[in-house]
Amino acid sequence: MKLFLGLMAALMISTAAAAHSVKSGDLEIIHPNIPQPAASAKSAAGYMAIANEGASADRLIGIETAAAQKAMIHTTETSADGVARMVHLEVLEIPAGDTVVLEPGGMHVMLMGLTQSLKEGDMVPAALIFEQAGRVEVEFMVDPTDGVDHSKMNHGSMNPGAEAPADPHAGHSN
Ligand SMILES: [Cu+2]
Repeated sequence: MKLFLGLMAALMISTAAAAHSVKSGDLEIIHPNIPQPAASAKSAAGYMAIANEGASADRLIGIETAAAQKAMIHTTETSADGVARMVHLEVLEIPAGDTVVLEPGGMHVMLMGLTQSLKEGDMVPAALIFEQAGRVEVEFMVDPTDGVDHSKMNHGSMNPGAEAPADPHAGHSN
């Protein structure tokens, strides 16, 4: 019996890296995840896919988590000179019958002012606030690091013309 439980535990650990998802009404939040940030990082990026199987659009209007002082939606825009800039999105439209993907090099949840260290395997509770669906409780899984220190990302360049260091996301865009 002990052996069996040990096996079960091992099995659960080995499947922990697999995608997880949360369903709420017509919405499915697929594999909310945060690549493990550097130990010194003050911020981190979160990713997920949001599928809307309903007949009407919804809009993500907020994110709450105790893991950061502030969480917001960013998108990445690359200018003609190849410099990536973070743009804050007030709302994220989830069209009916569509899936919106937040991924490296594109849209992401920006966790600013981390209040705790995030280690691979951690589950980080958060609430996504939708205009129609309301509050959806999710857990961001801390995935293996993608080698990006998001806190060094060029958020300062939201001011056009600011001197910009190379975008560490550049190598990760799809
Ligand atoms: Cu950002």
